[in-house]
Amino acid sequence: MTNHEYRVAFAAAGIGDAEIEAGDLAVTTPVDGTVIAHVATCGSSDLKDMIERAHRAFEAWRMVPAPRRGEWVRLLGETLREEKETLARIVTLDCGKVLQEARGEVQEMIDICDFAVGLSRQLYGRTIASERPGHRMLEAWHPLGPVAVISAFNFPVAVWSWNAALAVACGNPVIWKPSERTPLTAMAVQKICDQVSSAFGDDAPPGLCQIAVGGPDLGEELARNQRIPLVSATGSTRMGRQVAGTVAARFGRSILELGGNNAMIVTPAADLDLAVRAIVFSAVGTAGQRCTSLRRLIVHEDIYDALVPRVREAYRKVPIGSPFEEGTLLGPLYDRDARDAMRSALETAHREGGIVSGGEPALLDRYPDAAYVTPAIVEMPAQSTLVATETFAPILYVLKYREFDEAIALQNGVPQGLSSAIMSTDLRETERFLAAAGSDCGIANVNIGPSGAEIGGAFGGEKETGGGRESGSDAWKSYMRRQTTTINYSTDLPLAQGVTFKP
Ligand code: UN1
Repeated sequence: MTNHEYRVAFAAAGIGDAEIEAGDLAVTTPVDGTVIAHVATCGSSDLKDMIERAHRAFEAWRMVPAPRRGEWVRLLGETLREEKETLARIVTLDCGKVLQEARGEVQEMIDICDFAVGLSRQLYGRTIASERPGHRMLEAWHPLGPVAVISAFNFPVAVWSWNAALAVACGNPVIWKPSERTPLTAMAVQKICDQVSSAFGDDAPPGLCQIAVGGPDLGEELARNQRIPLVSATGSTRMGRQVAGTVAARFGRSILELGGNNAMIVTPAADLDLAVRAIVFSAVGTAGQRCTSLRRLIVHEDIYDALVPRVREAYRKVPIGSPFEEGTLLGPLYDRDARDAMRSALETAHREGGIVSGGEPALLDRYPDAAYVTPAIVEMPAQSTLVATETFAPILYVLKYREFDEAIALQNGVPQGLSSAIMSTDLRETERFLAAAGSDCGIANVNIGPSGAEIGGAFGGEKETGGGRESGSDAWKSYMRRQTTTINYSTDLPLAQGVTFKP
Protein backbone atom coordinates (compact mmCIF):
# COMPACT_ATOMS: atom_id res chain seq x y z
CA MET A 1 0.00 0.00 0.00
CA THR A 2 1.15 3.53 -0.63
CA ASN A 3 1.14 6.29 1.91
CA HIS A 4 -2.10 7.53 0.42
CA GLU A 5 -3.65 4.08 0.76
CA TYR A 6 -2.67 3.93 4.46
CA ARG A 7 -4.51 7.17 5.03
CA VAL A 8 -7.55 5.79 3.25
CA ALA A 9 -7.48 2.69 5.45
CA PHE A 10 -7.16 4.79 8.62
CA ALA A 11 -9.93 7.14 7.51
CA ALA A 12 -12.21 4.18 6.81
CA ALA A 13 -11.59 3.07 10.41
CA GLY A 14 -12.44 6.56 11.67
CA ILE A 15 -8.82 7.44 12.51
CA GLY A 16 -8.23 11.02 11.39
CA ASP A 17 -4.96 12.53 10.15
CA ALA A 18 -4.48 14.48 13.40
CA GLU A 19 -4.39 11.24 15.38
CA ILE A 20 -1.60 9.76 13.30
CA GLU A 21 0.56 12.81 12.85
CA ALA A 22 1.05 14.41 16.20
CA GLY A 23 2.07 11.71 18.65
CA ASP A 24 5.29 10.66 20.30
CA LEU A 25 5.14 6.96 19.34
CA ALA A 26 6.38 6.06 15.85
CA VAL A 27 4.47 3.16 14.35
CA THR A 28 6.24 1.00 11.78
CA THR A 29 4.49 -1.42 9.48
CA PRO A 30 6.20 -4.79 9.07
CA VAL A 31 4.89 -4.87 5.48
CA ASP A 32 7.73 -2.66 4.22
CA GLY A 33 9.42 -1.50 7.42
CA THR A 34 8.46 2.16 7.02
CA VAL A 35 7.04 4.47 9.66
CA ILE A 36 3.38 5.03 8.89
CA ALA A 37 2.13 7.01 11.87
CA HIS A 38 3.03 8.86 15.04
CA VAL A 39 0.42 8.32 17.71
CA ALA A 40 -0.02 9.81 21.17
CA THR A 41 0.82 7.68 24.20
CA CYS A 42 -0.94 7.64 27.53
CA GLY A 43 0.89 9.25 30.45
CA SER A 44 0.79 8.11 34.03
CA SER A 45 -1.78 10.72 35.06
CA ASP A 46 -3.94 9.87 32.00
CA LEU A 47 -3.88 6.27 33.19
CA LYS A 48 -5.00 7.28 36.68
CA ASP A 49 -7.92 9.19 35.14
CA MET A 50 -8.75 6.14 33.07
CA ILE A 51 -8.82 3.90 36.12
CA GLU A 52 -11.07 6.41 37.88
CA ARG A 53 -13.42 6.48 34.88
CA ALA A 54 -13.41 2.68 34.74
CA HIS A 55 -14.43 2.61 38.40
CA ARG A 56 -17.32 4.92 37.87
CA ALA A 57 -18.33 2.86 34.86
CA PHE A 58 -18.18 -0.28 36.99
CA GLU A 59 -20.53 1.16 39.61
CA ALA A 60 -23.16 1.72 36.94
CA TRP A 61 -22.51 -1.27 34.68
CA ARG A 62 -22.64 -3.93 37.40
CA MET A 63 -26.26 -2.92 38.05
CA VAL A 64 -27.31 -3.25 34.41
CA PRO A 65 -28.98 -6.67 33.96
CA ALA A 66 -26.61 -9.16 32.36
CA PRO A 67 -28.81 -9.85 29.28
CA ARG A 68 -28.88 -6.10 28.64
CA ARG A 69 -25.09 -6.04 28.96
CA GLY A 70 -25.11 -8.81 26.39
CA GLU A 71 -26.90 -6.44 24.03
CA TRP A 72 -23.82 -4.18 24.07
CA VAL A 73 -21.71 -7.15 23.07
CA ARG A 74 -24.25 -8.09 20.38
CA LEU A 75 -23.92 -4.61 18.89
CA LEU A 76 -20.14 -4.95 19.02
CA GLY A 77 -20.37 -8.20 17.05
CA GLU A 78 -22.74 -6.60 14.52
CA THR A 79 -20.45 -3.61 14.02
CA LEU A 80 -17.45 -5.89 13.63
CA ARG A 81 -19.32 -7.77 10.91
CA GLU A 82 -19.79 -4.50 9.05
CA GLU A 83 -16.22 -3.36 9.63
CA LYS A 84 -14.55 -6.72 9.11
CA GLU A 85 -12.63 -5.88 5.95
CA THR A 86 -11.54 -2.43 7.14
CA LEU A 87 -10.32 -3.74 10.46
CA ALA A 88 -8.60 -6.74 8.85
CA ARG A 89 -6.60 -4.40 6.60
CA ILE A 90 -5.45 -2.40 9.61
CA VAL A 91 -4.48 -5.64 11.37
CA THR A 92 -2.36 -6.60 8.36
CA LEU A 93 -0.80 -3.17 8.20
CA ASP A 94 -0.05 -3.08 11.92
CA CYS A 95 1.29 -6.60 12.55
CA GLY A 96 2.06 -7.93 9.05
CA LYS A 97 -0.06 -11.10 9.08
CA VAL A 98 -1.52 -12.10 5.72
CA LEU A 99 -4.94 -10.67 4.93
CA GLN A 100 -6.67 -14.07 5.03
CA GLU A 101 -5.46 -14.57 8.58
CA ALA A 102 -6.30 -11.00 9.55
CA ARG A 103 -9.86 -11.62 8.36
CA GLY A 104 -9.83 -14.80 10.44
CA GLU A 105 -8.73 -12.80 13.45
CA VAL A 106 -11.63 -10.36 13.10
CA GLN A 107 -13.93 -13.36 12.62
CA GLU A 108 -12.60 -14.69 15.92
CA MET A 109 -13.73 -11.40 17.51
CA ILE A 110 -17.18 -11.81 16.01
CA ASP A 111 -17.39 -15.40 17.22
CA ILE A 112 -16.51 -14.54 20.81
CA CYS A 113 -19.10 -11.75 20.75
CA ASP A 114 -21.76 -14.28 19.73
CA PHE A 115 -20.58 -16.59 22.49
CA ALA A 116 -20.69 -13.82 25.10
CA VAL A 117 -24.17 -12.70 24.06
CA GLY A 118 -25.46 -16.19 24.84
CA LEU A 119 -23.41 -16.25 28.00
CA SER A 120 -25.05 -13.06 29.23
CA ARG A 121 -28.17 -15.17 29.84
CA GLN A 122 -26.24 -18.10 31.27
CA LEU A 123 -24.11 -16.81 34.14
CA TYR A 124 -25.36 -19.74 36.14
CA GLY A 125 -24.70 -20.38 39.79
CA ARG A 126 -25.58 -23.63 41.55
CA THR A 127 -28.05 -24.45 44.24
CA ILE A 128 -26.46 -26.68 46.82
CA ALA A 129 -28.08 -29.10 49.27
CA SER A 130 -27.70 -27.74 52.79
CA GLU A 131 -27.00 -30.16 55.63
CA ARG A 132 -29.19 -28.09 57.95
CA PRO A 133 -33.00 -28.38 58.09
CA GLY A 134 -34.90 -25.35 56.81
CA HIS A 135 -31.84 -24.00 55.04
CA ARG A 136 -31.01 -23.37 51.44
CA MET A 137 -27.61 -22.84 49.89
CA LEU A 138 -26.71 -21.26 46.61
CA GLU A 139 -23.95 -19.47 44.82
CA ALA A 140 -24.17 -16.33 42.72
CA TRP A 141 -21.68 -14.80 40.32
CA HIS A 142 -21.20 -11.06 40.59
CA PRO A 143 -19.25 -8.61 38.45
CA LEU A 144 -15.64 -8.28 39.57
CA GLY A 145 -14.48 -4.77 38.66
CA PRO A 146 -12.31 -3.12 36.02
CA VAL A 147 -10.27 -5.63 34.02
CA ALA A 148 -6.89 -4.73 32.50
CA VAL A 149 -6.01 -6.46 29.25
CA ILE A 150 -2.39 -6.46 28.13
CA SER A 151 -2.05 -7.89 24.64
CA ALA A 152 0.75 -8.74 22.22
CA PHE A 153 1.42 -7.62 18.64
CA ASN A 154 0.74 -10.98 16.97
CA PHE A 155 -2.99 -11.10 17.73
CA PRO A 156 -3.60 -7.39 18.05
CA VAL A 157 -7.40 -7.60 18.34
CA ALA A 158 -8.58 -11.17 18.97
CA VAL A 159 -6.97 -11.46 22.39
CA TRP A 160 -8.59 -8.21 23.52
CA SER A 161 -11.96 -9.47 22.28
CA TRP A 162 -11.76 -12.82 24.14
CA ASN A 163 -11.27 -10.84 27.31
CA ALA A 164 -13.45 -7.82 26.60
CA ALA A 165 -16.53 -9.67 25.31
CA LEU A 166 -16.60 -11.82 28.45
CA ALA A 167 -15.64 -9.01 30.82
CA VAL A 168 -18.35 -6.67 29.54
CA ALA A 169 -21.05 -9.35 29.58
CA CYS A 170 -19.94 -10.23 33.11
CA GLY A 171 -20.38 -6.60 34.19
CA ASN A 172 -16.82 -5.27 34.06
CA PRO A 173 -15.26 -2.31 32.27
CA VAL A 174 -12.01 -2.93 30.39
CA ILE A 175 -8.78 -0.95 30.16
CA TRP A 176 -6.72 -2.24 27.29
CA LYS A 177 -2.98 -1.80 26.94
CA PRO A 178 -2.30 -3.04 23.42
CA SER A 179 1.23 -3.79 22.29
CA GLU A 180 2.96 -0.50 21.54
CA ARG A 181 3.79 -2.07 18.16
CA THR A 182 0.14 -2.25 17.11
CA PRO A 183 -1.66 0.82 18.48
CA LEU A 184 -3.48 1.55 15.22
CA THR A 185 -5.56 -1.60 15.43
CA ALA A 186 -6.46 -0.76 19.03
CA MET A 187 -7.42 2.77 18.01
CA ALA A 188 -9.68 1.39 15.30
CA VAL A 189 -11.34 -0.95 17.81
CA GLN A 190 -11.79 1.93 20.26
CA LYS A 191 -13.69 3.85 17.56
CA ILE A 192 -15.93 0.83 17.12
CA CYS A 193 -16.54 0.59 20.88
CA ASP A 194 -17.45 4.29 21.05
CA GLN A 195 -19.85 3.81 18.16
CA VAL A 196 -21.40 0.80 19.90
CA SER A 197 -21.85 2.69 23.16
CA SER A 198 -23.65 5.55 21.49
CA ALA A 199 -25.95 3.18 19.59
CA PHE A 200 -26.61 1.26 22.82
CA GLY A 201 -28.05 4.14 24.80
CA ASP A 202 -27.49 6.06 27.99
CA ASP A 203 -26.96 3.03 30.16
CA ALA A 204 -23.57 2.42 28.53
CA PRO A 205 -21.31 4.35 30.90
CA PRO A 206 -18.40 6.36 29.54
CA GLY A 207 -15.23 4.45 30.27
CA LEU A 208 -16.70 1.01 29.63
CA CYS A 209 -13.89 0.25 27.17
CA GLN A 210 -10.74 2.35 27.09
CA ILE A 211 -7.27 2.01 25.58
CA ALA A 212 -3.96 3.03 27.08
CA VAL A 213 -1.33 3.20 24.33
CA GLY A 214 2.24 2.98 25.57
CA GLY A 215 5.08 0.84 26.79
CA PRO A 216 5.62 -1.71 29.55
CA ASP A 217 5.51 0.97 32.28
CA LEU A 218 1.75 1.26 31.70
CA GLY A 219 1.37 -2.49 32.07
CA GLU A 220 3.31 -2.35 35.33
CA GLU A 221 1.10 0.43 36.66
CA LEU A 222 -2.00 -1.56 35.82
CA ALA A 223 -0.50 -4.62 37.53
CA ARG A 224 0.29 -2.59 40.65
CA ASN A 225 -3.05 -0.83 40.93
CA GLN A 226 -5.22 -2.15 43.73
CA ARG A 227 -8.36 -0.99 41.93
CA ILE A 228 -7.88 -3.44 39.06
CA PRO A 229 -8.98 -6.81 40.45
CA LEU A 230 -8.05 -8.75 37.31
CA VAL A 231 -5.12 -8.38 34.91
CA SER A 232 -5.20 -10.55 31.81
CA ALA A 233 -1.80 -10.54 30.13
CA THR A 234 -0.63 -12.15 26.90
CA GLY A 235 3.02 -12.03 25.89
CA SER A 236 6.45 -13.33 26.85
CA THR A 237 7.12 -15.49 29.89
CA ARG A 238 9.46 -12.77 31.17
CA MET A 239 6.66 -10.19 31.07
CA GLY A 240 4.20 -12.65 32.61
CA ARG A 241 6.51 -13.47 35.49
CA GLN A 242 6.73 -9.78 36.34
CA VAL A 243 3.01 -9.12 36.03
CA ALA A 244 2.10 -12.26 37.98
CA GLY A 245 4.40 -11.31 40.86
CA THR A 246 3.13 -7.76 41.09
CA VAL A 247 -0.54 -8.73 40.89
CA ALA A 248 -0.14 -11.59 43.38
CA ALA A 249 1.63 -9.32 45.87
CA ARG A 250 -1.59 -7.31 46.17
CA PHE A 251 -3.78 -10.44 46.05
CA GLY A 252 -5.17 -9.51 42.65
CA ARG A 253 -6.10 -12.08 40.06
CA SER A 254 -4.26 -12.63 36.82
CA ILE A 255 -4.91 -14.61 33.66
CA LEU A 256 -1.63 -15.34 31.94
CA GLU A 257 -1.23 -16.54 28.39
CA LEU A 258 2.51 -16.67 27.81
CA GLY A 259 4.95 -18.57 25.66
CA GLY A 260 4.23 -21.80 23.84
CA ASN A 261 6.62 -24.35 22.39
CA ASN A 262 4.13 -26.58 20.69
CA ALA A 263 4.91 -30.01 19.34
CA MET A 264 3.30 -32.46 16.97
CA ILE A 265 3.92 -36.19 17.21
CA VAL A 266 3.65 -38.01 13.88
CA THR A 267 3.30 -41.75 14.32
CA PRO A 268 3.55 -44.57 11.75
CA ALA A 269 -0.27 -44.66 11.75
CA ALA A 270 -0.55 -41.04 10.57
CA ASP A 271 -2.26 -39.92 7.38
CA LEU A 272 0.83 -38.25 5.91
CA ASP A 273 -1.06 -36.05 3.42
CA LEU A 274 -3.00 -34.57 6.31
CA ALA A 275 0.18 -34.29 8.38
CA VAL A 276 2.02 -32.26 5.73
CA ARG A 277 -0.87 -29.79 5.42
CA ALA A 278 -1.25 -29.47 9.17
CA ILE A 279 2.49 -28.94 9.63
CA VAL A 280 2.77 -26.22 7.00
CA PHE A 281 -0.25 -24.28 8.30
CA SER A 282 0.76 -24.42 11.92
CA ALA A 283 4.52 -23.88 11.51
CA VAL A 284 4.57 -21.36 8.65
CA GLY A 285 1.21 -19.62 9.19
CA THR A 286 1.46 -16.16 10.78
CA ALA A 287 5.20 -16.48 10.02
CA GLY A 288 5.55 -18.72 13.08
CA GLN A 289 4.46 -15.83 15.28
CA ARG A 290 1.53 -17.44 17.10
CA CYS A 291 1.76 -18.64 20.67
CA THR A 292 0.29 -21.82 19.23
CA SER A 293 2.71 -22.12 16.27
CA LEU A 294 4.16 -25.54 15.67
CA ARG A 295 7.83 -25.46 16.70
CA ARG A 296 8.75 -29.11 17.30
CA LEU A 297 7.99 -32.06 15.07
CA ILE A 298 8.48 -35.44 16.73
CA VAL A 299 8.54 -38.10 14.01
CA HIS A 300 8.70 -41.89 14.29
CA GLU A 301 11.88 -43.25 12.74
CA ASP A 302 10.00 -45.56 10.35
CA ILE A 303 8.23 -42.71 8.56
CA TYR A 304 10.91 -40.06 9.02
CA ASP A 305 12.30 -40.41 5.50
CA ALA A 306 8.81 -40.47 3.99
CA LEU A 307 7.67 -37.34 5.80
CA VAL A 308 10.54 -34.93 6.25
CA PRO A 309 11.46 -34.54 2.52
CA ARG A 310 7.77 -33.90 1.79
CA VAL A 311 7.63 -31.14 4.37
CA ARG A 312 10.82 -29.66 2.97
CA GLU A 313 9.32 -29.75 -0.52
CA ALA A 314 6.11 -28.07 0.69
CA TYR A 315 8.22 -25.40 2.41
CA ARG A 316 10.00 -24.62 -0.85
CA LYS A 317 6.66 -23.87 -2.50
CA VAL A 318 5.26 -21.54 0.17
CA PRO A 319 4.47 -18.21 -1.51
CA ILE A 320 6.32 -15.42 0.32
CA GLY A 321 5.23 -11.86 -0.29
CA SER A 322 3.33 -8.82 0.81
CA PRO A 323 0.63 -9.88 3.25
CA PHE A 324 -1.82 -7.78 1.26
CA GLU A 325 -1.39 -9.87 -1.89
CA GLU A 326 -3.94 -12.64 -2.24
CA GLY A 327 -2.11 -15.93 -2.45
CA THR A 328 0.70 -14.98 -0.06
CA LEU A 329 1.01 -17.53 2.72
CA LEU A 330 4.13 -16.21 4.40
CA GLY A 331 4.32 -12.51 5.18
CA PRO A 332 7.06 -10.68 7.06
CA LEU A 333 8.37 -11.15 10.57
CA TYR A 334 7.51 -8.21 12.77
CA ASP A 335 10.91 -6.54 12.39
CA ARG A 336 14.62 -7.05 11.77
CA ASP A 337 15.24 -7.84 15.45
CA ALA A 338 12.93 -10.82 15.00
CA ARG A 339 14.92 -11.86 11.92
CA ASP A 340 18.19 -11.51 13.84
CA ALA A 341 16.78 -13.70 16.62
CA MET A 342 15.80 -16.28 14.00
CA ARG A 343 19.26 -16.20 12.42
CA SER A 344 20.97 -16.54 15.78
CA ALA A 345 18.78 -19.54 16.72
CA LEU A 346 19.64 -21.21 13.40
CA GLU A 347 23.36 -20.58 13.93
CA THR A 348 23.16 -22.19 17.36
CA ALA A 349 21.22 -25.12 15.90
CA HIS A 350 23.94 -25.59 13.27
CA ARG A 351 26.65 -25.54 15.96
CA GLU A 352 24.72 -28.18 17.88
CA GLY A 353 24.75 -30.49 14.87
CA GLY A 354 21.36 -29.53 13.42
CA ILE A 355 20.83 -29.79 9.66
CA VAL A 356 19.31 -26.47 8.67
CA SER A 357 17.36 -25.80 5.50
CA GLY A 358 15.75 -22.45 4.71
CA GLY A 359 15.76 -19.51 7.07
CA GLU A 360 17.32 -17.06 4.65
CA PRO A 361 16.31 -13.42 4.24
CA ALA A 362 13.81 -12.97 1.39
CA LEU A 363 12.52 -10.14 -0.80
CA LEU A 364 15.43 -7.89 0.15
CA ASP A 365 15.28 -6.04 -3.18
CA ARG A 366 11.62 -5.27 -2.88
CA TYR A 367 11.46 -4.55 0.88
CA PRO A 368 14.96 -3.67 2.10
CA ASP A 369 13.66 -2.36 5.43
CA ALA A 370 11.30 -5.22 6.24
CA ALA A 371 12.07 -8.72 7.55
CA TYR A 372 10.88 -11.39 5.12
CA VAL A 373 12.42 -14.86 5.45
CA THR A 374 12.12 -18.32 4.00
CA PRO A 375 10.71 -20.80 6.52
CA ALA A 376 13.30 -23.03 8.21
CA ILE A 377 13.38 -26.73 9.00
CA VAL A 378 16.09 -27.99 11.32
CA GLU A 379 16.74 -31.70 11.85
CA MET A 380 18.08 -31.82 15.38
CA PRO A 381 20.09 -34.62 16.99
CA ALA A 382 18.45 -33.94 20.39
CA GLN A 383 16.03 -31.69 22.24
CA SER A 384 18.59 -29.14 23.42
CA THR A 385 18.02 -25.95 25.44
CA LEU A 386 17.65 -24.15 22.12
CA VAL A 387 14.79 -26.42 21.06
CA ALA A 388 13.18 -25.93 24.46
CA THR A 389 13.24 -22.15 23.92
CA GLU A 390 10.47 -20.32 22.08
CA THR A 391 11.83 -18.33 19.12
CA PHE A 392 9.05 -16.30 17.55
CA ALA A 393 9.80 -17.19 13.92
CA PRO A 394 9.03 -19.92 11.36
CA ILE A 395 11.59 -22.44 12.63
CA LEU A 396 10.54 -26.08 12.83
CA TYR A 397 12.84 -28.39 14.80
CA VAL A 398 12.50 -32.01 13.78
CA LEU A 399 13.27 -34.84 16.22
CA LYS A 400 13.16 -38.60 15.76
CA TYR A 401 11.62 -41.13 18.16
CA ARG A 402 11.37 -44.89 18.39
CA GLU A 403 9.10 -45.74 21.35
CA PHE A 404 5.78 -43.95 21.93
CA ASP A 405 6.71 -43.09 25.52
CA GLU A 406 9.81 -41.40 24.25
CA ALA A 407 7.67 -39.18 21.99
CA ILE A 408 5.47 -38.17 24.93
CA ALA A 409 8.54 -37.45 27.05
CA LEU A 410 9.96 -35.21 24.31
CA GLN A 411 6.58 -33.50 23.85
CA ASN A 412 6.37 -32.74 27.57
CA GLY A 413 10.06 -32.08 28.09
CA VAL A 414 9.98 -28.29 27.67
CA PRO A 415 9.11 -25.52 30.15
CA GLN A 416 6.04 -24.37 28.19
CA GLY A 417 2.67 -26.13 28.06
CA LEU A 418 0.28 -24.41 25.66
CA SER A 419 -0.67 -26.60 22.71
CA SER A 420 0.14 -30.03 21.32
CA ALA A 421 -0.96 -32.39 18.59
CA ILE A 422 -0.73 -35.98 17.47
CA MET A 423 -1.18 -37.24 13.93
CA SER A 424 -2.33 -40.84 14.12
CA THR A 425 -5.26 -43.00 13.11
CA ASP A 426 -4.44 -45.54 15.83
CA LEU A 427 -6.95 -45.21 18.66
CA ARG A 428 -4.56 -46.60 21.24
CA GLU A 429 -1.94 -43.99 20.40
CA THR A 430 -4.34 -41.07 20.30
CA GLU A 431 -6.00 -42.06 23.58
CA ARG A 432 -2.65 -42.47 25.31
CA PHE A 433 -1.72 -39.01 24.08
CA LEU A 434 -4.95 -37.59 25.55
CA ALA A 435 -4.80 -39.50 28.85
CA ALA A 436 -3.52 -38.24 32.20
CA ALA A 437 0.01 -39.42 31.46
CA GLY A 438 -0.10 -38.03 27.91
CA SER A 439 0.26 -34.44 26.74
CA ASP A 440 0.68 -31.98 29.62
CA CYS A 441 -0.60 -29.02 27.61
CA GLY A 442 -3.73 -26.89 27.91
CA ILE A 443 -4.62 -27.87 24.34
CA ALA A 444 -4.19 -31.39 22.93
CA ASN A 445 -5.33 -31.98 19.35
CA VAL A 446 -5.75 -35.12 17.28
CA ASN A 447 -5.19 -35.04 13.52
CA ILE A 448 -5.02 -31.27 13.36
CA GLY A 449 -2.09 -28.98 14.12
CA PRO A 450 -1.60 -27.18 17.44
CA SER A 451 -2.66 -23.72 16.17
CA GLY A 452 -5.93 -22.17 15.06
CA ALA A 453 -8.14 -22.96 18.07
CA GLU A 454 -11.85 -22.14 17.96
CA ILE A 455 -13.21 -19.68 20.53
CA GLY A 456 -15.65 -22.16 22.08
CA GLY A 457 -12.97 -23.95 24.09
CA ALA A 458 -11.02 -22.49 26.99
CA PHE A 459 -7.71 -21.19 25.65
CA GLY A 460 -4.46 -21.29 27.61
CA GLY A 461 -1.82 -23.61 28.94
CA GLU A 462 0.21 -24.96 31.80
CA LYS A 463 3.70 -24.50 33.25
CA GLU A 464 5.47 -21.40 31.91
CA THR A 465 2.52 -20.66 29.66
CA GLY A 466 0.98 -19.26 32.81
CA GLY A 467 -2.04 -21.43 33.61
CA GLY A 468 -4.72 -18.91 32.60
CA ARG A 469 -7.77 -19.69 30.50
CA GLU A 470 -9.52 -17.21 28.23
CA SER A 471 -12.26 -17.38 25.63
CA GLY A 472 -14.86 -20.19 25.73
CA SER A 473 -16.07 -22.96 28.04
CA ASP A 474 -16.28 -21.65 31.62
CA ALA A 475 -13.39 -19.16 31.30
CA TRP A 476 -15.98 -16.46 32.15
CA LYS A 477 -15.77 -17.43 35.82
CA SER A 478 -12.40 -15.70 36.12
CA TYR A 479 -14.12 -12.43 35.30
CA MET A 480 -16.63 -12.67 38.16
CA ARG A 481 -16.58 -13.08 41.91
CA ARG A 482 -18.38 -16.04 43.41
CA GLN A 483 -20.59 -15.58 46.40
CA THR A 484 -21.83 -18.51 48.47
CA THR A 485 -25.07 -17.88 50.35
CA THR A 486 -26.85 -19.86 53.06
CA ILE A 487 -30.45 -18.86 53.81
CA ASN A 488 -32.20 -19.99 56.98
CA TYR A 489 -36.01 -20.09 56.61
CA SER A 490 -36.60 -22.09 59.80
CA THR A 491 -37.33 -20.80 63.28
CA ASP A 492 -34.30 -22.51 64.75
CA LEU A 493 -30.57 -21.94 64.40
CA PRO A 494 -29.00 -25.34 63.77
CA LEU A 495 -25.23 -25.12 63.30
CA ALA A 496 -23.22 -26.88 60.64
CA GLN A 497 -21.14 -29.92 61.55
CA GLY A 498 -23.65 -30.63 64.35
CA VAL A 499 -22.01 -28.15 66.69
CA THR A 500 -24.15 -27.18 69.69
CA PHE A 501 -23.58 -23.72 71.05
CA LYS A 502 -26.44 -22.63 73.25
CA PRO A 503 -25.79 -19.68 75.56
C1 UN1 B 1 -1.89 -16.25 20.17
O1 UN1 B 1 -1.02 -16.62 19.39
O2 UN1 B 1 -1.63 -15.42 21.08
O3 UN1 B 1 -5.29 -20.85 18.43
C2 UN1 B 1 -3.28 -16.66 20.09
C3 UN1 B 1 -4.82 -19.97 17.72
C4 UN1 B 1 -5.51 -18.62 17.68
C5 UN1 B 1 -5.08 -17.76 18.80
C6 UN1 B 1 -3.60 -17.62 18.99
N1 UN1 B 1 -6.93 -18.85 17.74
O4 UN1 B 1 -3.82 -20.13 17.03
